[in-house]
Amino acid sequence: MTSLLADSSKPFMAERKSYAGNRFVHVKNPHLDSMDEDILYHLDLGTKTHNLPAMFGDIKFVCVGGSPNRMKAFAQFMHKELGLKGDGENIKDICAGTDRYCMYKVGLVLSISHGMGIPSISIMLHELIKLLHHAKCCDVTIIRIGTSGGLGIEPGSVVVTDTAVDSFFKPQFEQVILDNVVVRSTELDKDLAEELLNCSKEIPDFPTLIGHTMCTYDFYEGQGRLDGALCSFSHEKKLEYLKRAYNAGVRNIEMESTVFAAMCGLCGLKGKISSSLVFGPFRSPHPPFPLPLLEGTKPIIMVCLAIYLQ
Ligand code: R2B
Repeated sequence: MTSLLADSSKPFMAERKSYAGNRFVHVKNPHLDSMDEDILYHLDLGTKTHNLPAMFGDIKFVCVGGSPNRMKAFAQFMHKELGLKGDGENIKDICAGTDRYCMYKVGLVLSISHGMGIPSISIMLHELIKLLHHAKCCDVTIIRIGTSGGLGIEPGSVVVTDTAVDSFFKPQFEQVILDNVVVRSTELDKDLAEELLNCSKEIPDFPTLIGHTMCTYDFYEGQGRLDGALCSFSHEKKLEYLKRAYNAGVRNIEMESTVFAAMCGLCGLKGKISSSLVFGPFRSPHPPFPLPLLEGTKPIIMVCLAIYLQ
């Protein structure tokens, strides 16, 4: 681990330094300024009930993933790895007052669950971004460490996303606002993706690749599964679609990346300020092939953190 950190720290730090000057997480909502109180309903937090800068002002890394248990396990893992005082096993869920999401703060790291699919992660991200804004956080890197299904890649691989694409392989997210459709970009920070890939090369038996991640609205028909309650296509048709996806650069499929990339990018959690990545271990979409998430992703997260904390 030591040599790995020494070798890979320089470009990462140089990149981070260049973020200076435009570093705060921002919201793009003129109405917020005139509100007496901002209640983050689904996180059970608020600007009047909680001192958000004191609670969260030092956050530098936000890791999000679908399941509450997994994000608790990740927080416990981070607690141990960072050598923090206290009992990591009894780590406290900051959002315990609601059963929508869970949230753990471990040093400079926030670990949050987002549930499944675009609507669920979108609600969480609205409130998380406002939380980071109210807390005056700066230089925040957000990483989704969720699961995904691999496409034509070795089982157990970690895909570091360069671009999130929709079901038509386009790098965009269509947000319906009232009765308008607004198209938002889903570009992610490619430099950090390369940096993470380089780090992963130094970890034995850790297959990692950079690729596009396709985000669908549905787990069954949208991802070509033949075993849902509804299915109107043949096995051949499914394979033809998945081959086209592969040829378009897609290496894994999940259900959150496009809105994650779009929202984080618009609010300063992307590009020159920080990086938004989506990566997860292979879980074959046909049929599911569960692998423990942390085994696949913890070395990368650790490398990011250790480099930052140097
Ligand atoms: C991956 O796994 C979940 C579906 O099982 C979904 O949240 C996703 O993106």
